[in-house]
Amino acid sequence: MVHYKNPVIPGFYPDPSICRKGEDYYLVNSSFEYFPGIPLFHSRNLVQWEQIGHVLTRKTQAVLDNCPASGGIWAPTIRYQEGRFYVSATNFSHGGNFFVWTDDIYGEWSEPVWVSQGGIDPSLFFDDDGCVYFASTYDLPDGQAIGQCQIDIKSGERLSETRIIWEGSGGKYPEGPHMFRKNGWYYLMAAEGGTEYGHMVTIARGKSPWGSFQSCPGNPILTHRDTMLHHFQAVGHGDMVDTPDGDTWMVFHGIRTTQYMLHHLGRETMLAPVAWNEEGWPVVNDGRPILEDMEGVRLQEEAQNGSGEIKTGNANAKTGEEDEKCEGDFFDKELPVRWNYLRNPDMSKYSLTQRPGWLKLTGSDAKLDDLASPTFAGRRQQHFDMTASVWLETEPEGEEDAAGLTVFHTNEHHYDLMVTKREGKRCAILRKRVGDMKTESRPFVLQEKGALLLRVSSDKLEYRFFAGKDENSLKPLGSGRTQLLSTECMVMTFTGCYVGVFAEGACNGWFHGFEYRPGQN
Ligand code: 6LW
Repeated sequence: MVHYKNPVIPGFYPDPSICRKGEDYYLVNSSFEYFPGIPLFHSRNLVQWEQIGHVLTRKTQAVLDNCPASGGIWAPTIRYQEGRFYVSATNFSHGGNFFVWTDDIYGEWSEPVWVSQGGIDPSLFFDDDGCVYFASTYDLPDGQAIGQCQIDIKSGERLSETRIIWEGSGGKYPEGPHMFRKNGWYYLMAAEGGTEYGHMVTIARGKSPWGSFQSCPGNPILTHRDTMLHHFQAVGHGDMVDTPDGDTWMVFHGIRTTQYMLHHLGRETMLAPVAWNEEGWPVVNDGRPILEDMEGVRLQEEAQNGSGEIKTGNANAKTGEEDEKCEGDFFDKELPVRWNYLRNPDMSKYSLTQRPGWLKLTGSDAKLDDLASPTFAGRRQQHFDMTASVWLETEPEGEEDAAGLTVFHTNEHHYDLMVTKREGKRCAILRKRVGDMKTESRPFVLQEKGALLLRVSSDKLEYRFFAGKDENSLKPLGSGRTQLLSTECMVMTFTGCYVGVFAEGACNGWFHGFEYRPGQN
C-alpha cells in the first residue's frame, strides 16, 4: 500500500481533468478571470504534480476584458489522441465553447477552435472508429442535461445536431461530462448537485456513444453531501485515468472548510483510487469518504520514502524539500510559472528587467476594486497557515497612489497592506474591502525613506498584517478574518484566495524578495 495526502494540488485548482501519455500524466484546471489561463501540471505518480505551464498564454486564446469574478475560463477537459493533446473549455465571458491543441505539451497551444454548441463544461471523446464527440451541458426550460454532438476535430464543425444524451441521476445541474470506453461499454460520468455542499460524481453507461444511458445503481459514486461535519466538503467534478498497469484513479475537487460551511482557499484537486465491481461499475475509494490521509495500490514508487508514503507535492515543486521553502527572489526574467495576472494584463506596466531581481509594477487608474485589469501579480494561497513577505520601494505622490501586498479573492473582497499618502505623509495602511464595505487602518507614518518589509501571516481564521524597515521592527497594522474572504460570504465564487502584489494610481511599486512560507496546515 502506498500512502499519500489530499489535496494533491492544494489551493484554488478546481474542475481537474486528466490524461495519460505513456507513463506521464497531465492535468488541467479552471482559471476564471486569471491569466495566463488553465494551469497545466505533469506527474509520473499522480500524487506529486509540477506545474509545467499554462494552456492559454495569449490574449487571443483567452479574452478576459472586464471579466467579472468567476467569469472567464471554465472547466477544461484534457485528452491525448495520436500524438496530439487537446484541451476543451468554455470562455463564459467571451465566446463560449472551444478547444485548443498542441503536439508539444511544453510548447504553445493553437488558437481556439470554436464549437457552436451552447452550455458549459465541454468534453472531447475520441471513439475507436475515429468519430469525435463533443459533450457539454444542455439547457432545458426547467433544468439542465448533458448534450452531445459529433464534430470534425480539424475544423470544430458540428457533424450532427446536438442531442440530449443523459439527464443525470436526479441531482440538480448535471454537468462536467466525460465519456470513457471500457469493456464494451460507453461510460458517461458527470457532476451533479451543484458545486456547493451537495456536489457529487455520478455515472451511467450505454452500448453506444449516443446512449441510451442507464444510471449506475450505486449513484452517486462520490459525494460528501451526507457527511456535513467532514473536513473535506463539496467533492465532485471528477475525471478518470487508467495507469499503465490497468488501475483506475479519479481526480476531482473538494473544499477544506475552516469552520462550518466556510471556505476561502477555493476548490482543490484531490485523488482517489477506483475499483470496478462485478457488475462493471466504478467504486471510488471503496465507497468510503475522502480523507486527508489516503492509501492506494501500485502508485509509481519512485518518490516514496521508507514508510511507503508519497509526500504530496505542492503545485510548484517536484520534491518535498522545495515545498517547505518558498520561491526566492523576485524574480528572474519571468514570473514563476504559478503566478498570474488579473484578466488580460497590459505588459507595459510590468518589468523584471529594469532593475534585476526586482519586479516593477506601474499603477494605473484600474484599481483592485475594478473589472478592468489592475496592475497585479499573485499566486494562490495554498495553505491555511502561511506567511508571505515582500520588500517594497515606492514613492506615492497622492492619496490615490498605492502599492503593496494583497490577499485577494475578488474585486469586491480583498485585504491590502499598502504604502500610500495620507495628509501629505507617506504611510502604510491596511485597507479592507468586503462587499460594499471599505475600511482603512490608522496610517502608520513612515519616517524614513527606503524599502519597507510587508508581511501577512495567516491561520484558518485570520490574516495578520505587519510592516517595518526590517525583520526586527515589524509593526502589526491590523488583521482580517478569513471568513469575510470566504466563497460563502460572496454572491458565489468558483475561485479562492491569492496572495499578490499590486500598484494603483500614478505610482510605481518596486518589489523584491517575495517569499511564501507554508505552515503545517
Ligand atoms: C463548472 C461546473 C462546476 O463549470 O463549476 O463544479 C463550474 N462544477 O462543472 C465552474 O467551475
